[in-house]
Amino acid sequence: MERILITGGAGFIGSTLANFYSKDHKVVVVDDLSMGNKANLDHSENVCFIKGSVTDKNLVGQLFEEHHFDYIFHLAAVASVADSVERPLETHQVNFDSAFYLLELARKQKGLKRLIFASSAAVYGDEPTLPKQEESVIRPLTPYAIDKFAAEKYVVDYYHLYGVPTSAVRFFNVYGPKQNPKSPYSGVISIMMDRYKKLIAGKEAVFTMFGDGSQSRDFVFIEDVIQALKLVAVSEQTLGEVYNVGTGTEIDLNELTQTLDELLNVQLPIDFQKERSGDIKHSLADISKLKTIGYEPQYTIKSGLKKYVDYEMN
Ligand code: NAD
Ligand code: UD2
Repeated sequence: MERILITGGAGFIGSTLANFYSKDHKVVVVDDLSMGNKANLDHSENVCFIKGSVTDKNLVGQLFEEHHFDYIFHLAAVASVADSVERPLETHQVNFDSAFYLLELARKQKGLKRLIFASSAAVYGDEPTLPKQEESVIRPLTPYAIDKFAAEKYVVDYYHLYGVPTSAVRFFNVYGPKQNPKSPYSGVISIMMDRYKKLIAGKEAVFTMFGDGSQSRDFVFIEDVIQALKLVAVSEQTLGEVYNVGTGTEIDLNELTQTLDELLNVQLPIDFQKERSGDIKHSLADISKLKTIGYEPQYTIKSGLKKYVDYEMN
């Protein structure tokens, strides 16, 4: 059985990926549980969970002594931009240094098939031209975005310089089951879902809309993200390359709440507040590069939300 390391594997995307692969692979998950939850992982003898930090070089070094990995998905990160602005040095150690160290270990390990790094659409910053192609202007504006961009550059460079099989993906706005809504900077759909659940349970709930709701995003359902990761991991063409992961379509927040209102048969009370500083008005991925390796989104925003709602409400 092939062996897969997933850092951040108790988090939203990581646990979904771990549960997908653990059906027929050995999966090692490293997560410090700062945001993730062990309960996100299926009970399976194929999953080995290690609670620890990717900044712990002894721990990570030991992992490479004990296991021979075929694939590495490096997803562990302080995923909140606001956190990175508050604590730039600390988040740099998680978001950049850990990737650099993993690359060095991967360079020494023979037989690795692929290391995939989770980057972000944040690297494009506020340059307004849309849709974003991988070659569009890069304007990282926060420690989070700078670290993602620097790490992804190293990741692809390790292929070109040393032949380490690597690829990087830039996720747009991912949503779906297991996304943690607890931080004000959690994915907006997970926050909305949390408020709908409260409302339906008969509690008081209000969704705070930052701005007038006309801002739009390319929201991609988690299952399409898994599809993308799976394809990138096995394609020869993706070696040393970076890929946008989105749907190529956008929706604004007003339409989003309307769609959820209709799906759930309730009206979510909305408190309009002034827009968040640094907020980007629109974001949209050009996914033609990803499509060249066979990617085709299986979910529209409506069918993705429907599946998410069914999961949450049952
Ligand atoms: P998440 O917060 O659910 O998952 C990240 C996981 O990393 C969490 O389980 C957390 O506990 C863990 N972690 C944090 N610091 C750690 C450390 N020092 N050592 C070990 N584990 C640590 O977020 P997610 O949405 O699943 O994001 C996964 C990756 O994708 C991240 O790298 C994130 O930056 C990137 N990304 C996500 C989105 C999105 O829309 N969700 C968009 C762009 C990029
Ligand atoms: C995403 C990423 C972020 C960074 C950024 C780069 C997520 C969760 N965040 O931020 O890490 O990569 O892209 O551009 O993927 N909103 C509300 N009310 C709320 C919460 C959010 O109105 O309670 C708004 C928010 O102001 C924004 C939109 O919803 O206009 C989307 O917010 P988000 O935090 O889900 O994602 P985004 O694109 O700002």
